[in-house]
Amino acid sequence: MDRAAQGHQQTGVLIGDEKNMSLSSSSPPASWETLKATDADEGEFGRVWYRILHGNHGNNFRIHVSNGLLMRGPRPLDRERNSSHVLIVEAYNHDLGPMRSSVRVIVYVEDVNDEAPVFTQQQYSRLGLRETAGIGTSVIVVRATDRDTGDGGLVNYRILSGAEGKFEIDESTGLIITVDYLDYETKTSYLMNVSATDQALPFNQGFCSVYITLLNELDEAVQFSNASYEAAIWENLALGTEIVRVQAYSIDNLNQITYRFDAYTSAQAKALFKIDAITTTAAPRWTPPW
Ligand SMILES: [Ca+2]
Ligand SMILES: [Ca+2]
Ligand SMILES: [Ca+2]
Ligand SMILES: [Ca+2]
Repeated sequence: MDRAAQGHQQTGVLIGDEKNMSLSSSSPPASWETLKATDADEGEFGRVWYRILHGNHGNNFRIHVSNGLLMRGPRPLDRERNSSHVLIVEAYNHDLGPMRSSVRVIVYVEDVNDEAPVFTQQQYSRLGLRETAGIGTSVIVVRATDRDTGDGGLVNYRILSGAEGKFEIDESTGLIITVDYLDYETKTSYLMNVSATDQALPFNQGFCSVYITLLNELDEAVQFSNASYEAAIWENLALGTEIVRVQAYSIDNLNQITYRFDAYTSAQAKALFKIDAITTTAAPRWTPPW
């Protein structure tokens, strides 16, 4: 036989905070009084005892056996694990007696800001960001989640170190953009520490790192080692004799540099000399007939 069916079943609602829940101090449901009122007898059988019949998984709650005050168990509750608990509380005269009544108590657990933001990755990487990327270029988006509700679950992002004035983060979206010109020849990579902070006391924080490497591009001028080169040669120089070797360099250091006479070189000079595109040696094109 369903013992609960003997009593007058009602539902009571209690609300308490997940860390310091003290249900005895909040107003007990009206059905508590109903429980007490169910027994008008005098003497031993007039006493009412209370116990939690069902739903007290993990001993989250206890009830005072004689006054019916429902209290939290020894451990704090965790709203992120369980935001409500349904208990069946029974009032009875005697272990074996037939007079008993039960009530359903729903305990709603209110949120406390006790979770820290957690990034979806410990490290985010953006490899090969073009060094010529202009100001305002999107680099990467970081994201952290916080299981609390309200402001305690809202996250603000900040770059703590490593940006060196080149990067900024949108505090609400986590988007990192460039705020200055980059230069592979000055610095090839950046390692930043980024925080996510929730927006309620005690402002819990989570952290991640962001690694950015730059892509070297051909953005640097090619320069000759000397501003000019001079050579004095015999008029009867043999064909193919080296005259002078020019040398140029680029700090991009990406490709082999090739050489040629520029457009202003006279046709006469071009007829007399050639330059090796790779080895950079200028030599007579042919032996003059004199
Ligand atoms: Ca919480
Ligand atoms: Ca939080
Ligand atoms: Ca550069
Ligand atoms: Ca470069």
